[in-house]
Amino acid sequence: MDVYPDIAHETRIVVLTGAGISAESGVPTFRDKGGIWGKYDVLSVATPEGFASDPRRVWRFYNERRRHARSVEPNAGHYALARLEEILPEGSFTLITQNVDHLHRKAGSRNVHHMHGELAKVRCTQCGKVRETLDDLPELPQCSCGGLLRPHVVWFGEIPFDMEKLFSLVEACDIFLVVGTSGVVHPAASFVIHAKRSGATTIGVNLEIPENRGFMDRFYQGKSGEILPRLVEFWARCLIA
Ligand code: BV8
Ligand code: ZN
Repeated sequence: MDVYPDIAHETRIVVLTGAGISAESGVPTFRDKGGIWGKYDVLSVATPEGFASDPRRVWRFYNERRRHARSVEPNAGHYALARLEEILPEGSFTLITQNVDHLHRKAGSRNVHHMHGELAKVRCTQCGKVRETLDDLPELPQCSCGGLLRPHVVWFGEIPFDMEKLFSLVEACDIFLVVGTSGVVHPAASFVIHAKRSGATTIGVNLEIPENRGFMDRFYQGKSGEILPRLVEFWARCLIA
């Protein structure tokens, strides 16, 4: 039986999620077998250079994932994190996700930072306007200004959104919980190091041992859809006691 650290009402919790939390919803991860990078060349579909050299190929890649995103539902792991936000006082919970799917919001999470952007958003390469749509888009979608639209996601070599704010949240929390990520992609993979160095208790939940396991005070190996509901139930009881 897993033993979890206690929390109190004033405990500030920051959670970072990766593709693993959406795996039980049928969304493929990146680096597991059968994952996305096993089928697509990351440099040609998830870099600015790849988009510049062949935007049609990049849009085919993202349109396929956008179509698939319309058919998936949150799983028990997403709902557990939405419940955790509910039971904690306003302002004590922050969810940072590397994922570009919308399953955290669909499960009811409110304070969500999509540091790598969102599948459901597109941005004009000319005027910079960002629009929210999961509708099918043409192979080379255009903005009303005539500019070419791109997915509003962060590619390799691009800077993730709100980094300064995210680092300050990570460095101010009491508990840093990292779920469903291989800990390979930076700067997200370094959050656990910053949290630990700032005195937080660091907790990992993952199917396999992640690359940055050494910075986790506690590590629960298994499916997030099974572990997170148990962890949140335990913390809910801490708050009632
Ligand atoms: C940056 C786009 C500078 C949207 C993504 C050399 C050249 C160029 C760059 C670099 C370089 N070396 C390092 C870098 C930096 C680079 C990087 O880290 N590369 C790595 C691969 C070496 N990073 C960047 O370029 C970043 N930008 O560095 O800018 C900077 C930064 C800060 C300040 C100043 C300057 C930009 C990175 C963002 C790239 N965009 N996605 C999209 O199309 O999705 S990354 C992509 O990987 C996704 O966002 C994804 O979320 C992310 C991380 O992957 P994971 O989520 O961890 O998924 P993965 O498949 O790897 O692992 C899943 C895990 O889940 C597994 O461990 C598995 O065991 C587990 N699991 C499976 N099922 C379950 C489960 N766990 C629990 N339950 C289950 N059921
Ligand atoms: Zn435009």
